[in-house]
Amino acid sequence: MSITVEAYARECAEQGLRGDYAACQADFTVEQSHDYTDEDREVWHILCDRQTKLTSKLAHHSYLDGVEALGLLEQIPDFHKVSERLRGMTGWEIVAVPGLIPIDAFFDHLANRRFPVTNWLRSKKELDYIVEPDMFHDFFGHVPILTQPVFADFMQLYGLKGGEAVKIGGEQMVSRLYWYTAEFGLMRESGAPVLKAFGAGLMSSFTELQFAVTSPDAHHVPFDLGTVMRTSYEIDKFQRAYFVLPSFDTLRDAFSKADMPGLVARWKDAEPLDPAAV
Ligand code: HBI
Ligand code: FE
Repeated sequence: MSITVEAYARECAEQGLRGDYAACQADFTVEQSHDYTDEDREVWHILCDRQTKLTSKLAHHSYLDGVEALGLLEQIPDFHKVSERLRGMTGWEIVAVPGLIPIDAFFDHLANRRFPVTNWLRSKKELDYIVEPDMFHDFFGHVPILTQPVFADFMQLYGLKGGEAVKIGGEQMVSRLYWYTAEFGLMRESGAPVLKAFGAGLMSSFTELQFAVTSPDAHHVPFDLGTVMRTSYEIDKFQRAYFVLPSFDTLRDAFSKADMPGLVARWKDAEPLDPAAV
């Protein structure tokens, strides 16, 4: 790890991040706090209730199968219990973190099939939008799809090869890949005419999930690894491009075959592509 917990905790405090970083282990994990309040439980219930009405119609079946298999949503999840089930399915587990952690620590967890999940929950007045990923985004958005074996393989490979690419200046390019797949990815299986979402940013957003899947104004682009890694994005508005996969195998196979050092050397300093124009 490049940065120490103390230094990172100071940085986060300066940026006003919400989590208790001082409690971190050296790998930036913490114990999942069990002192959730009645407001937390109410917020969890409101968010899950509202969002499942949409995901039941618009989410890829692999995500829904994962929700079913992990028995996620009755109450605030116990990370250790969910890890036990998840480990038995795809070898993944979830670890509690106080929020965003340094990128090299993040990749190292993914490379070891550990998904970092924030341990605090947004407040009632932040129901519709929150800047930092909270437990609802990380858990409800990212965890169920880790039961899908091919995507689970991709996410570990992403940790391994993406982590290497970060070391040679590929941070922006690998972040774009994560953004346009794990966060805002769509699927249109060959043969099936319907479009479904699987990215966590869509799974956990009431408004953007509907826009991305059903709006005629949503700009759908066939997935291409090089294009994705060259296309810029903005974090605080609807995406101006949504990349569409024909299968999870396409994503895993394209990434496992990719010459990351070659791609990073060729494109890392190039002008990014405009998502509206790809
Ligand atoms: N930390 N906890 C957490 N969750 C993330 O999704 C995350 C992170 N640190 C870095 C990071 N994501 C981004 O760099 C990704 O684009 C890789
Ligand atoms: Fe996320």
